[in-house]
Amino acid sequence: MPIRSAAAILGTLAFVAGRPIIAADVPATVHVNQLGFEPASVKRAIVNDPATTPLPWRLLDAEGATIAQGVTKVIGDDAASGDHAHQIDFSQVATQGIYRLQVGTSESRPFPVAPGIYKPLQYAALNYFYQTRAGIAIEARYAGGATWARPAGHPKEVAPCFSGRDDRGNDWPGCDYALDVTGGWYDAGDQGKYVVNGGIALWTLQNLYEREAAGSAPSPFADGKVKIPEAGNGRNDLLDEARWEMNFLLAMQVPEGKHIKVPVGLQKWGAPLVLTDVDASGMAHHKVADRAWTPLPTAPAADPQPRLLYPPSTAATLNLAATAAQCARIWRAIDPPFAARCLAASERAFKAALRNPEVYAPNSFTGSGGYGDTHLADEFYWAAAELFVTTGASAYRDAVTHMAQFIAPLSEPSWSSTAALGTIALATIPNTLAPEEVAAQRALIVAAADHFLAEEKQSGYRIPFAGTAYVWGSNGSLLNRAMILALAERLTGEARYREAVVDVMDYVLGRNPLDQSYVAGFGANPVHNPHHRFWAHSLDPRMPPPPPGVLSGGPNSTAMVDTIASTMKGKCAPQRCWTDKAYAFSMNEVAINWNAPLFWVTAYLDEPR
Ligand code: 9MR
Repeated sequence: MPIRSAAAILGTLAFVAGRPIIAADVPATVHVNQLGFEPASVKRAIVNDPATTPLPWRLLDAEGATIAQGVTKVIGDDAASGDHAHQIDFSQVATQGIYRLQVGTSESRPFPVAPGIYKPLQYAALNYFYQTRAGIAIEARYAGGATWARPAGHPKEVAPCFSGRDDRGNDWPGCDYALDVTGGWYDAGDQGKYVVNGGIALWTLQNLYEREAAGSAPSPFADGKVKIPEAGNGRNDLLDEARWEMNFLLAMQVPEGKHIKVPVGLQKWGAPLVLTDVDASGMAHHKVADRAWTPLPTAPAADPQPRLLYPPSTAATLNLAATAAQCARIWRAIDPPFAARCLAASERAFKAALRNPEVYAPNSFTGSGGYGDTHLADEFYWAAAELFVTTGASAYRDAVTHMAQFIAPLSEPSWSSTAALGTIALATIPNTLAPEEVAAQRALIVAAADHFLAEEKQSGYRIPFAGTAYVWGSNGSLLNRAMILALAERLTGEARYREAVVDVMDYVLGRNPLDQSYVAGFGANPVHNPHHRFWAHSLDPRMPPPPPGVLSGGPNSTAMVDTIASTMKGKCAPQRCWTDKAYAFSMNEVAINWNAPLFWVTAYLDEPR
């Protein structure tokens, strides 16, 4: 099934029985997943209507015949959307076809009920990682056409350390080496490469591989199934993609014997940084990035800025330790020398983090994002857990079992909150914890999922998040909740967890107050103009639009810092704090850590049942 087939089907059905169903620019008030539904799946729609009593609804097929009908369930006023919500449940309709929902004079967009609706999306979501590769030419045959082909960006990236004066007037001495950090994935709309955010994105891809490898179904990403240059090399293509980033993270490690001046401990806000000389051997540089921000658009190969290594941080070091530990066990039987290299790097990084536990990334450089984090117990936990699962060594076991995260309730993971990643490793990858300890880790995942289900009951749009604080990348946060829910379904076999995963995908693909599919190329009203330096068609017609499968960060009601968001501040309900404009970087950027859970969750939904 070609990637755009669902949209194509809908396009040909735009005129059914001689009259338009709905024009793409008319916002529907009956909101559904525009990609559609699997026949056996739960099927819900949300209607925004002031009525306080149930409203009659009808489900029509492509010929306009009524296939099902009923009355809505009134949910009521919903602070997150600003809407008065009603729910339609038509889960009983399992016959393949194209449908639309009618409530009074309002209609949904047409949508299919068909098997395999997530299959194209899982490949497209994974293809984002190929398209965001640095250091390699992006070729038409892998990128979905000549539109997205481009010469290699930063093809020989040998970067020295930042030296001189930063934005806040601190003087940095630099270091006496340069590292070849060619490769990896660009982070987002910018072309920075960050070990912290690279870590969680890489973990997510490696985790999906490990989960699928443990099952009996053939991998949908087996060698040759994915459009990447490595297809045909005899190795799983998902692993090939992950290795592209793993190699980059390994390259970011500080060589043995190097001393660097870094800020140690929490420092006084606004005061000049106090830099201390430390033995930085084995730490990871926080990022490699431009000296100054480049404008939109800037194709990767046209970046005029010097590329620099920014100081090592404890957080980056632990991201390297955790993902390299995962790498070591994944590759053990496939490529033993690479696995050994990963393990050595991981152990060296963990030791370096113990030696330098409080080196926080300062936010005093222009030209790249901060990814600053001063709470690193969760990163220590994650790295120790991955190392324990890989090695079984008692030192890591003791570290893990004595940390608060071993028994603390889980939240969904994010780049700055990684405890759940450690819990998932302990709960789902075979290891030498006692069976009751593994059971306790599993219970933490299920308890978090139960918590999300409880939140869903309070949410107008029936998503497993009841709050009104929509953070930067809220779509990524929701998809990470969906990952926890999916794991709970796998651990318990209970369908309600999977239903909530579908609810998240429904929201991301159109069941939201803006009637917006946040994924480029998928659904009747997809995102067109994300904040991206290459996919910047709306700013320059010579640049391409986003390729299919790229996720917008989504509504942001908490940090409306770009010029567009700042004009909307205080005027939008949280789920409406979003617009499809290229300069709206706090709402409409794309990023590896958001596309990764989109990929993970989509692949889960496509797994045979
Ligand atoms: O995802 C990050 C978000 O949690 C932060 O609040 C925000 C501001 O610091 O930065 C986001 O990450 C951006 C990064 O700093 C630079 N590349 C683009 C990322 C996505 O917007």
